[in-house]
Amino acid sequence: MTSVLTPVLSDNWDQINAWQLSSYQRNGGYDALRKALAMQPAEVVAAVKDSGLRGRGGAGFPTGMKWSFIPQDNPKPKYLVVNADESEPGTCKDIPLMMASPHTLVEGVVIASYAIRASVAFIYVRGEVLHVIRRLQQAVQEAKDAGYIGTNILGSGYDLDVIVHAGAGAYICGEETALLDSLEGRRGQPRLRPPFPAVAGLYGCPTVINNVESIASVPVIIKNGADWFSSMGTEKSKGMTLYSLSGHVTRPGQYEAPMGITLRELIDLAGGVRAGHELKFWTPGGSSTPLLTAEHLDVPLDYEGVGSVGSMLGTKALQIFDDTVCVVRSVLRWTEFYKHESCGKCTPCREGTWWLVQILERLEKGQGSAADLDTLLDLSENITGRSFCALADGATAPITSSIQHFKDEYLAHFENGGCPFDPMASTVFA
Ligand code: L3W
Repeated sequence: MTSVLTPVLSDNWDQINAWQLSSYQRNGGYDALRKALAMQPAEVVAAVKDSGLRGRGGAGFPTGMKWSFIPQDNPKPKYLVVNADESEPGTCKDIPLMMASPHTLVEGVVIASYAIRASVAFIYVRGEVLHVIRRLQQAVQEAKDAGYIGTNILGSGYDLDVIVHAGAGAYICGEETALLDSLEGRRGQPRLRPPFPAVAGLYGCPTVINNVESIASVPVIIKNGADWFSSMGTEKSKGMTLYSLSGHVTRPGQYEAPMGITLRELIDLAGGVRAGHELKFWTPGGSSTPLLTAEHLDVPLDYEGVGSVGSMLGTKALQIFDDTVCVVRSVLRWTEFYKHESCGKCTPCREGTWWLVQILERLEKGQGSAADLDTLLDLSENITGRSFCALADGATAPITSSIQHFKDEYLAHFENGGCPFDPMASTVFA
């Protein structure tokens, strides 16, 4: 089989001590920074814009355009903040990237900060992942010692400090404005937008917030050029990206491939769905994106392709569920997560997710009724678009899509007086 993999970000992951500066430099590490510092900041922004890079944290917003929103006539300090709070269920691309090659991110941070003229950058990491925090701190220190961070970087006259900040472990802090509140030392809760962070972000100053993978993609764009990057992918979704496959595939893990690859191709690369079973449903971008079925195996995994079948590419966290899995139980499990992680700021999310769990629990135990399905859909409709941030929209996505695709399975629960699936059958270790 011709490999459709395009290892760029993951190219050096298997090398000995890939996380150390010496290893990174042996493979051309920090050459892109040298090149960027010889360019004007606006030229760096233009290169990222021309590359077509879109935010890899879920929403797919054009990265270069976001940078260009930073008002350079504003005398306030400018900040770069990296959202390394990866916690969307199923999402496992940023942590492997930071563990295997933290300097790819650090180099991207320095280039991006230079482009937007920030003199302080923060990497906001989940508090639970101590190993990642330590690795990043070590990489930042190595970069400081080598003169890639600090004053007069590589003799360019540009000064930058980089701070690795540990969050306290709340899903809501992956929402960009809640992350800013948390970084400022307050309880992480979303802010009203607009103003967007580009205008009034950290400490009320112009701030760019980007996902880890977005920033880590910048050095190769500067090094190889915007045309090189945009030659990969599809018309509107450019470049290569990290897809995470988890669940019922033979070889789960991270697969780097061009935007627009299909799940069928990725599952082939991952050794297929586990032996003796068939694909039942999957999520394109973690649990916040409407789930899809075997019917969607050939949908291009880019923003437009996944959008055209009523879902979202999100974080490209492909969770694969085979025919042993109860969709109602899976949806209940995710909804419990959203209920637990709701920050409580707005009523639709705080109260709505609680009610969703009550109804789903009843249904899963076979104690529900057909009317419960209508209530679930009605409740979901009243939550979606009416909450403060995207978390509650994410909570309703698996519910509405599972009822759309698997209504009979919901009905079977109360017709049978219980769950028709054996909970032990769905284990991935079977
Ligand atoms: C300036 C404007 N900036 C938009 C910026 C905005 C943000 C970016 C995208 O949600 C999704 C969510 C999750 N002037 C602007 C502007 N911007 N208009 O562009 O904004 P937006 O609102 O489209 O998305 P978002 O609020 O960033 C992200 C989904 O991703 N998701 C991922 C979740 C993962 C985590 C995690 O692991 N911690 O949270 C998965 O699907 O549900 O829908 O920067 O400021 N006019």
